[in-house]
Amino acid sequence: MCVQCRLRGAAGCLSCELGFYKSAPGDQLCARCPPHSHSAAPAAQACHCDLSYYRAALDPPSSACTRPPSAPVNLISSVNGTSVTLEWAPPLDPGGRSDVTYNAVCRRCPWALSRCEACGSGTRFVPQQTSLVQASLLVANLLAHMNYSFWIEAVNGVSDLSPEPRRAAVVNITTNQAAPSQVVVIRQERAGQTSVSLLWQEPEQPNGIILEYEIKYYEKDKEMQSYSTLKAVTTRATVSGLKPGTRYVFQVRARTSAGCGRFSQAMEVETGKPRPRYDTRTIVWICLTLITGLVVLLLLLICKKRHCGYSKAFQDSDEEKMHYQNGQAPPPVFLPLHHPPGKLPEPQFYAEPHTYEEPGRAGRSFTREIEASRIHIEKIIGSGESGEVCYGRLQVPGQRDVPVAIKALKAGYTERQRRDFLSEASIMGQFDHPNIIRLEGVVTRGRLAMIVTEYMENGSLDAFLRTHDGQFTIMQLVGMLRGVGAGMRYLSDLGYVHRDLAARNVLVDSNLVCKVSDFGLSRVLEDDPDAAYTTTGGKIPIRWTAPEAIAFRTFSSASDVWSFGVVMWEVLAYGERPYWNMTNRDVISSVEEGYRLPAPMGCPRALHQLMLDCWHKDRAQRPRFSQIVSVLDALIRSPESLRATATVSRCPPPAFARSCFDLRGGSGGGGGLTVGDWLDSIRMGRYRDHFAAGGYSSLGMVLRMNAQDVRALGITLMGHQKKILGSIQTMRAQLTSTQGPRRHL
Ligand code: 30K
Repeated sequence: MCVQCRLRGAAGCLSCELGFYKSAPGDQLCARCPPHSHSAAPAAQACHCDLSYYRAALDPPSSACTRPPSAPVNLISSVNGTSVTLEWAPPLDPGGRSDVTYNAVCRRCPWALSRCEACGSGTRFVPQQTSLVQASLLVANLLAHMNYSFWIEAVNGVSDLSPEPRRAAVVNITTNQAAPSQVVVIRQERAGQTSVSLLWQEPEQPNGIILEYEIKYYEKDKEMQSYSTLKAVTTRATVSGLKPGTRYVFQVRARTSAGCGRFSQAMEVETGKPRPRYDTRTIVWICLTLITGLVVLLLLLICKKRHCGYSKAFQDSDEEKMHYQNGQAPPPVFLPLHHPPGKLPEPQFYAEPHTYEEPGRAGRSFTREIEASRIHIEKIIGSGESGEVCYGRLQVPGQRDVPVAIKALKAGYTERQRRDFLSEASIMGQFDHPNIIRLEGVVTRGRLAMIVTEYMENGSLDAFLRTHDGQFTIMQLVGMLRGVGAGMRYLSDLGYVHRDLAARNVLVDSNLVCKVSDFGLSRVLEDDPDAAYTTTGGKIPIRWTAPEAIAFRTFSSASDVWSFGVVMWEVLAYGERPYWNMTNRDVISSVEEGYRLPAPMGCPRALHQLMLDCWHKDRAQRPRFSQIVSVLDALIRSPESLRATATVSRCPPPAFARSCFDLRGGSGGGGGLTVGDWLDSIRMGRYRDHFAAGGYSSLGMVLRMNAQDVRALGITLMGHQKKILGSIQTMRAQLTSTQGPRRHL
């Protein structure tokens, strides 16, 4: 019988040709090699797979050779707290097979995406991590506020035969907040007849600020009938009102703004049995002993006061002792510290935290430690890269609670982050000025890291102005700027260079007093969303920073003055973004070419001139903060100096055009600008229909409007009326080049 015969006949066997094969003896004909295979020589029993194609162990010789699939496509992730759902679409090339499955690879990247590690066994994959048939997966039990990289590999029956790396789709995510982890260590501190004192440890992963702990307790085996709960803000509590001689079960859990963690393991404690009552003789004996003891103690005290001296130090409260520990004198006697060789330093009369030899010492020197139990956190008022800012109350013995803001470092910090975070407190602790945010103290015990400062009822200046658009008089705005200027004068006198002065870093209290905030080593680098990386590697808030500081990192009080000019502009523009939507690159080049922000609508000429002075290219020509404060004081003293509104005459970079009208250009007094364009430019576009209904179809007509006309349109909000009138006045001033009429002084 011919095995590799194409035909059997008189000529005997004719072997299968190239590209054909016959796997078993028989009468059947040679078969063509399946796709992606070939026969290397005539009379082949099997066809070999082409390069990069394979046949799985169970594939019959008649099957086509196949290859590993391409990567899955359209991988999308949706993060929910500490879980992520991953969904993807099948690979475009399944490799010629229908047995494609997926494997998930989870990598955790605490520092950078280039330095990742395996996720560890705690991570949960639903339904499973490997051999997934469906194109979706839930990954749970991830760490909060952590970067992860997920690789979804597509594999098929021949993937293991290929030496090529698996093709995968990759997605990087950062998890959000999560409830705290379980309280694991709980101890009984004391058990009386009717009370039990407990002590526990903060959960391993608090994942945020622990607002409180909840203690659940019940009589053993009676949980179903009733249980009680008790709240505590620290890691210890005494449960009272218990029955004597009874076995109780206790469990503790932590709560953050993200929710409650899991209850701890149950801990059983038996309360003390009632003691036998004392007979009368024993009671009399105890009373006599107590009285004798008291008399002796009194005599001793009297003796001490009369003959043995009296030290006031013993009367100082714990707080004071902590404040000036190690016999240190209070600020402000500071010596100038180091300076780079060859450069004349600005005198520096505050101590930088990193100039201390012993790390961490600076953090303690100018700050006082606050017991965590004295702080009651009530709500979160802001959050940034490095953590959350909460509103809370600080208990002060013998006084009313003080409202405070508590800045807490986010969970999972490194030692360096903690040091940098606390450096803000040690800098702030050296300042004492009504226009600088005041430090109340720090909480650094154990793993906690919180900075407690004064609470500022109106939050940050930029957001405050945006929500009160057009609602203040120029005098009120100048008053706010005067405060910022005075705070900066104080800082520059101490030799402190802020580097990130911006309206978002100025806080406003209930009396409209503005205070400068955001000090320390980490803030410019980490927390400011407006800071961008420069080619020199530093992170700089471009729009607020002087050109020389961007180019050469030469930050100085003069570069702070430049930033102050930008804050002035933000204030007069009610929180508008400096340079609007221009890119950082365009801002740098425009400023370099000499362009400067134009006066905001209704901005007094004198104020715009002061801004321009702050933006002098040559830093030596810029005014000093002391001069700025003097100018602002002079303007406040003579309101008529604020009546002349600046003309918006410079419109150099096209990106500025939005707020620059060349009103002289057009016949109708509007240079071709429509009423709608004008309203949009002052963010009052919502009143387009009001103006149209009132018959104001050209800017020429608008220019003749007075306050009554504006009110007659049905614009009821005072702030908006003022904004519109202010803008009309500015346009008039531009047209006539005369001094504009008074704008809500
Ligand atoms: O009362 C407050 N006291 C503070 C002390 C507040 C904030 C800080 N530091 C932040 C300053 C801004 N900077 C931006 C990069 C981040 C750190 C120090 C503070 C706030 C506040 C909290 C977070 C961000 C900005 C301000 C505060 N926000 C409020 C909002 C508020 N107080 C009162 C009312 C309010 O209503 C909207």
